[in-house]
Amino acid sequence: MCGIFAYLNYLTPKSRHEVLDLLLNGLKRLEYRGYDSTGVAIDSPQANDIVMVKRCGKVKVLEDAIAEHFSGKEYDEPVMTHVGIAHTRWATHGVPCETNSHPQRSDDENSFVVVHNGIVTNYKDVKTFLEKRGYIFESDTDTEVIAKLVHHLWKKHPGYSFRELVEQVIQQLEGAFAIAIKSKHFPGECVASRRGSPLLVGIKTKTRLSTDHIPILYGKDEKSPQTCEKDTEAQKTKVLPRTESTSEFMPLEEKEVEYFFASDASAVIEHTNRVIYLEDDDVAAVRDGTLSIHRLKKCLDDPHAREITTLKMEIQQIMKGNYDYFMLKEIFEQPESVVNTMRGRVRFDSKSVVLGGIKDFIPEIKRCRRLMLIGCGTSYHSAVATRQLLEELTELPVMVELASDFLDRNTPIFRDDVCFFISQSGETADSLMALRYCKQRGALIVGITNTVGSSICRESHCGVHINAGPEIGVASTKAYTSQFISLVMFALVMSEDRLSLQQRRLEIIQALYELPDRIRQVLKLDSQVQELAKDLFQHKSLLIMGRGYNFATCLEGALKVKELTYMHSEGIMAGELKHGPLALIDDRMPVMMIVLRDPVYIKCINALQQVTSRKGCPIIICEEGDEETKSYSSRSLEIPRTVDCLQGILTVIPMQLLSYHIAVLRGCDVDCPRNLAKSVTVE
Ligand code: G6Q
Ligand code: GLU
Repeated sequence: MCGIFAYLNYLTPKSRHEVLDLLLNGLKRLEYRGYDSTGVAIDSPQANDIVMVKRCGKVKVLEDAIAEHFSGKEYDEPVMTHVGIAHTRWATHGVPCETNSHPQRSDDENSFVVVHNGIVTNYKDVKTFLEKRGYIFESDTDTEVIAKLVHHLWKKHPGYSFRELVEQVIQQLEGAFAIAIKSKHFPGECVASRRGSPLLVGIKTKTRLSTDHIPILYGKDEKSPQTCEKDTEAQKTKVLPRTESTSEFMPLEEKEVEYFFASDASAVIEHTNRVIYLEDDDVAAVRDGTLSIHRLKKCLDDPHAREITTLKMEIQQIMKGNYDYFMLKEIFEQPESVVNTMRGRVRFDSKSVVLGGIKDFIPEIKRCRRLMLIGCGTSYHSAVATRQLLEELTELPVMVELASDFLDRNTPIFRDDVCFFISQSGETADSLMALRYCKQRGALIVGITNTVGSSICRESHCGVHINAGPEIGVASTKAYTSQFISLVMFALVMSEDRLSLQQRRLEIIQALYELPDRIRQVLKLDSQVQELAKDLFQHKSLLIMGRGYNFATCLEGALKVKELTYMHSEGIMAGELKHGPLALIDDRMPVMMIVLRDPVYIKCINALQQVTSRKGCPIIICEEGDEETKSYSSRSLEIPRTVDCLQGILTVIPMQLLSYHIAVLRGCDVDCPRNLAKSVTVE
């Protein structure tokens, strides 16, 4: 939804300029998550003061403002210990403007400043409570209540530590959040917490870290909370008992250390590969260079410590390289990303497939009543794309569901259902809510994600990492093809012992082997696609038609065109043409049709004829050398032959390229389409 980045250096001298560069760089890495406004807060060179700069627009605008604002030479002097927090926003409450940008503050003196990702659903109640106590709100955000509530509690409980204050605050908040807070009353300290939105802590030390775990410190039993002042129509704030360490482990104490709080790993990887993924309701606090993680209550199976994970990602993976845009890089990475998805799983010599993450659950899955595939946007399309093969190879009923609609319907779920949650980010709120809904009803939860350590990953019983590598462009491309392959691999695993399906399996495994080369061939169509884009970019609409294994490409292609080019586009099931969409066809309406030599070929030719006989001039995607199909139109793209169920991978790539080129020609921001964000952590 948005990007949080905070940086704390302890006994590692850094000038404020260096700190600001670090913060800006962190924001640039996170900008894909949200980008309507930005802001930073650092310690002022004047003792005991915090300065903030906020701007409407992208990080570049903030960068220019910072260059102007912090020009004095006092900003070049090294500071031994310092805390800076930064934010790139994707507005949910209040229009994008400077006042609504984060950090949000507690008062005119910037006593407490907070950056927040998510939505505080009960902010109105908290606001009323605080207004009655004299607080004057300056923004329209829900976030501002957090800053002011910490301030209120700080005044009320002067003896409380910063961490204790934040613990009290999060007890009062409903909804989803990840927050990082800084205070002029607690210099050198930073406190962060999350519930529903992602947050991790990166740790950088000069020498090897002294531990692999950070203990979790649990609060005392919360049996008799002291109830503080109540407000009739407002929030019931109860002050919970203060926590104390109950662990035999020691918190992380390093002499010279730097900490990074970030919404995702791409923002910290250039500094450190040692991170801790925070869990819901963790409160991570750094004080005197020491990191500790606290929780208020201990449940039976809660762990004693949070593991320090070593990130496997490389910095080059999140750089654009020679490409103009991340999206283009990611499209061209597909010959490699599909190999990474299959690596160690598809054994081409023995023609077998093993999915380590779900291996132990296969017997249970085979006994299930039905498979449900749930996701949003592109991830949902990968389910549409593979449904037919799953039905064929598992011989189970397969339902595909949009997470939002699934929840709206209160869909009945049974203990013997197996529910797949497909999500690139692993953080999409709709998918996560649907996951929890199914889990509560006893279904087996399988996560198909690209982001290790994401919420969907952690909350699934088992799963498959699609291993496509970080996807930065907001429009999903390589994650789609890798999700597709992950589901194909699952179908292959499920049919391993079906004698009657062996021939089919071998055919698919062989096609998977050849797939990277086939993708390379399709990518060579790029200049042809660019020419087509020149024909299309001034039009208002583009219809994309197909059926069978290629229907998902129509939906996904239309989504790409919409989100990147802001043109209207619609994926149409060719079988539905005569039930309505045919009325749109004339000699001016741009149409693309996918007509491949598969079991629905004749039906597709019928649709093609229906279009051409209404003077439509479709651009045809057909198989290499298929002169007969090509003869229906003057414009076509020829793609190599592959097994029917994998065609969708090859047909979607021209659509990805087409939407990219149209977007460039229309002057749209390819990596950051308007109104969209990479990770949608609100419902
Ligand atoms: C498509 C978008 C979007 C995305 C959904 C689901 O180009 O990226 O449609 O697929 O928002 O996101 P997750 O896959 O991260 O759950
Ligand atoms: N709800 C907050 C706001 O609108 C945070 C949005 C975000 O996650 O960027 O300011």
